[in-house]
Amino acid sequence: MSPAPLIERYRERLSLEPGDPVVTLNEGSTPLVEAPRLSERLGVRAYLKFEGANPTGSFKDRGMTVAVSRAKGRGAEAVICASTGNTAASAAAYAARAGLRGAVIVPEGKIAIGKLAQALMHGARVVALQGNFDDALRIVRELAHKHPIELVNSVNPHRIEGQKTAAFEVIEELGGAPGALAIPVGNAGNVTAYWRGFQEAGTAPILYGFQAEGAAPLVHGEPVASPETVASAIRIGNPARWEEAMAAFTASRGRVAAVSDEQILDAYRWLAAGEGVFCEPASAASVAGLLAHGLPTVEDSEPPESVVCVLTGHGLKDPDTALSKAPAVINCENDLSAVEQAVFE
Ligand code: AN7
Repeated sequence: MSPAPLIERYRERLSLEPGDPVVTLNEGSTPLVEAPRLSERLGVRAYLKFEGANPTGSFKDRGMTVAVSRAKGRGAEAVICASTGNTAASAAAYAARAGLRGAVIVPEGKIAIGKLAQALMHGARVVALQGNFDDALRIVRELAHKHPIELVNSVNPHRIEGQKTAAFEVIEELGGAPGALAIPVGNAGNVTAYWRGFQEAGTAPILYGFQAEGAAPLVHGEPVASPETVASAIRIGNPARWEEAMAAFTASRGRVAAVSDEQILDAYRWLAAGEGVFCEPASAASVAGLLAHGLPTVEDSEPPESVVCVLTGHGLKDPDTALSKAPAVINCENDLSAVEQAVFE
């Protein structure tokens, strides 16, 4: 038996109306994997919350099941979003599931190929914008204002409600909140959601947020006009949940910091080869950040005893980046001794 859909597990803590249908693909209940080698490197007990195990391969499904259920409940016929890829894949899947039309606006040439395949296969109208994510978000906000179409970006409050359930799961599985949580930050919806979840459960772990160096508006304190990073999921220059995310870092006694593309890719490869967990580059920013910056604490507070790294999306989403960074394939002729040599040499 697969675990209950997230809305069934947590309905009384979510924002749905009594009559809303449950549009679900059995999301949530993702593995919290112990990470012995990472623990050793950090000197603290480390876990990986593998959100790549959600139905469309990213954490977005947690918010989408709630947002699309609410949209369907209030009679919407179509949903729309701007996306760096994962929101598009998730919105397209849940729209298909609900029998709604879906439209997704993505930055042209800047989303991972797996995510594009998903959005197209689920039957969404996929529009490649000659602009970046921030441009796309501005445009869809206006479109949703003008037309009867439901906006399912994380500016939609039901998205945050659904995503906060990841914090509940972590608490249940560990028997309490971890000392700290490390998370990649793009549009800043997810860190906002975790903080809400932890707070509603009466806990307050230290939150460490990490942005890519070339797309680090929260670190610099001002929007980035032309964000650039290999971690295309978090190539975002003007996060919608800016103030809430900064408030969460402050209240949790944590911080937001930047990691270079090289640090991200090193962590990405190391997690796959060293812990057996294949996440996408943006997700690896959480681990890269801890490896680069450690687990700083404000004065007078004890260092955390455990840390959960949120791995937001599956490595298979972005095979191009994987293959460009992985070791080469060994070509071999059809012959026993040639294979022997290839394997053992
Ligand atoms: C793998 O899909 O913004 O800080 O449009 O796909 O909540 O934005 C994706 C974001 C981290 C950042 N990791 O989360 C989108 C989109 C992965 C992501 C983030 C995203 P937020």
